[in-house]
Amino acid sequence: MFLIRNNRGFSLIEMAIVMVIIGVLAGGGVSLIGMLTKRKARTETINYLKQAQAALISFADINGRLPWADTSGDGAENSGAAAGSLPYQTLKLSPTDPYKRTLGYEINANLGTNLTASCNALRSGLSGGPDVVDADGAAAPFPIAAILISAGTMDADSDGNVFDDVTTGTHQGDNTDGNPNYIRHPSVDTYDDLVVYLGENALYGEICEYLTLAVKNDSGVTVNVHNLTTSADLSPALNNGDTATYTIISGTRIEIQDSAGNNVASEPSTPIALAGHGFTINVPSP
Ligand SMILES: [Ca+2]
Ligand SMILES: [Ca+2]
Ligand SMILES: [Ca+2]
Repeated sequence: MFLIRNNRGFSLIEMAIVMVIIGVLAGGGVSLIGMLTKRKARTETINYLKQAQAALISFADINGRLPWADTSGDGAENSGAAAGSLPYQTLKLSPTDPYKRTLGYEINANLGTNLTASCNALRSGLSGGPDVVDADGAAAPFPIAAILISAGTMDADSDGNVFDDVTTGTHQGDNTDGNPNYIRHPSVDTYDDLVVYLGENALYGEICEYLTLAVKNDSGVTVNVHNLTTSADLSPALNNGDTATYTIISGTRIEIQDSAGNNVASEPSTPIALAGHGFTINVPSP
């Protein structure tokens, strides 16, 4: 068609119209491609966040605690640091999200020690932060076990930090430092962060299972039921002839010891890691 038209020659007006049409088509194509690219990056980021969340749960399953944040930039957790960057090295994850940045990360400080401390904290209800407001829910912040934040494309609110805050409307929060709370919010002109968090009940359901341990002592001496996971004797100690029950977390390693901390023969013998719902240890006369 163009060739035929070309043979007869274009008038200036025809040329102008064709140029405008080409311009509109090209412009629309570019913005469509731009939109699809943006959407793809956001979808990939959500996937990366969920991957990181799954790695956190697996780590907690194995270690009875969440990893501390990385504050030195090497991807390895820094013991005692509740807030910082995702310890991707500790979690064996790729270092950055699709925007080539490491995720922001904060945990509740009571969840970084061991299984007993973690489950006790989860059981009694978390406090001390991090807290989050979720734009899909109520305006009141609530405590969470851990939060993972991708900064998204940019510093959308132009405050010099790639993480953004929302300071108007029903749901407010600040992802630069989580003070007074973090926020999960749809993308708007001044906010483009992507957030996934780990709720306390979700984590509790994954790692905390309690069992009842019954111990009968006929050894002739006083024995202690020693928790090797926390290096503490359970209460009460058992005099000869006593029976007691203890509520402990499944997976806890237990040893029957005398008052000097020496192993005492028992059936089954200890140390032993306990699992299931109920368990009995007999300490027979030697
Ligand atoms: Ca580190
Ligand atoms: Ca941002
Ligand atoms: Ca910002």
